[in-house]
Amino acid sequence: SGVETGLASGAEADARLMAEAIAVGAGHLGLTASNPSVGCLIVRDDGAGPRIIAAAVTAPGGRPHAETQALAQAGEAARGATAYVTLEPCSHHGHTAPCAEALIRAGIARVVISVVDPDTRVSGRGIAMLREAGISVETGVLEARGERALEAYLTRKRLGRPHVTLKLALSRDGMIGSRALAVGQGQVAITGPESWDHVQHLRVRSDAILVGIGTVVADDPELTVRLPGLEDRSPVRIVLDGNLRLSPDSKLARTAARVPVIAVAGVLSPDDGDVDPHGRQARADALSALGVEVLEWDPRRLDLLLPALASRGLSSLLVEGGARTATSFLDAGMVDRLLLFTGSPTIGAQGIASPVRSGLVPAPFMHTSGEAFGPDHLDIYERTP
Ligand code: AOF
Ligand code: ZN
Repeated sequence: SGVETGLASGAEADARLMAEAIAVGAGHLGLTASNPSVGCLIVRDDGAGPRIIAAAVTAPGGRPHAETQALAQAGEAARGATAYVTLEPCSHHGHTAPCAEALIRAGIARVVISVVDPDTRVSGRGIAMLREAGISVETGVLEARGERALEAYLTRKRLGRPHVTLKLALSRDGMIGSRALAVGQGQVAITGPESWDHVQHLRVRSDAILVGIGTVVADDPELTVRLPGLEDRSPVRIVLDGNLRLSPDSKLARTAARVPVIAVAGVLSPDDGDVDPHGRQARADALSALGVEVLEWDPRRLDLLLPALASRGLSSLLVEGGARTATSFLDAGMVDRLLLFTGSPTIGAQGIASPVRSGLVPAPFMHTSGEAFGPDHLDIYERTP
């Protein structure tokens, strides 16, 4: 523990406190728009070991930043204390002064940082400002875990597109649905309530959720968060819908005023299967009246669409099917993480085969973990660089 008054020190204490800052920072994932959800602790050690005197996370919408809130909580006690931040404090002027400046003014003695901010307005300048003011700065603490917590933001900044998680629910025989069911009849239940619960939590942490129009026509999904107490955490819902087939009677359209819906409807030719290209404008008007945003981007050009979504501030995208959409993301090399839930039912000959199956996922994906959810098994694969 710390020797100097007010300072928490020691690599072990630093790692433990950074783990806590990362946990705090995760609290607003999916809520901070284009801002990362950063965690900040203010810690004092007055001889009896480190004591957390303030803890904050980036506010919903992205401002105020974590540091300003933590400093406000700590007040005068911040003088001589250590700040643990998951991301380098900013050095640019937003609605308020830079966080680096606020830390200096509050008399913080030491700043421990996990990840250096790739934002070109910051990237090292925050650290330099702190050091110039005589503050002791340490970076890269628990960096792998910090990077993971900020992966969506970091992917958007580094690659100019959202971080993409593709989730598929597979039957025991590797099918993701059945052709045997009539349109609108819903789908066979492949996975159970434990998996459903986990996917709901994934939605909470995502900025956007995306499906193909085939899935919408077949299942009429709502794609909202329905966990008690978290109903207001639904991500933006995006449908790849080249011919604008989304029905104004669909659950998506009917709930669009409450949770945003974007229909990606590039103008496709009749050769692409548009049954009524001339009625398109009327369909667009009907959807717009319900609050659906009709976005004119060719849904087949993910290489253009994803950067467009990123520039709207969407950092994390959860792709939830179906087969065609999954295949197009995989083929475009736009999947960062693959979640394969395998349930116990079998579907058989009428099944729609999944483009990937557990144990048969090709490079560049690597199996990183597996976990049971009731009767189902989740296998996680990550793209290797
Ligand atoms: C921090 N602490 O809690 C967050 C930071 O739109 P603005 O002005 O809020 O700027 C967004 C940038 O601020 C973002 O790209 C990142 O560099 C930084 N986010 N910085 O010091 C925080 N959320
Ligand atoms: Zn800041």
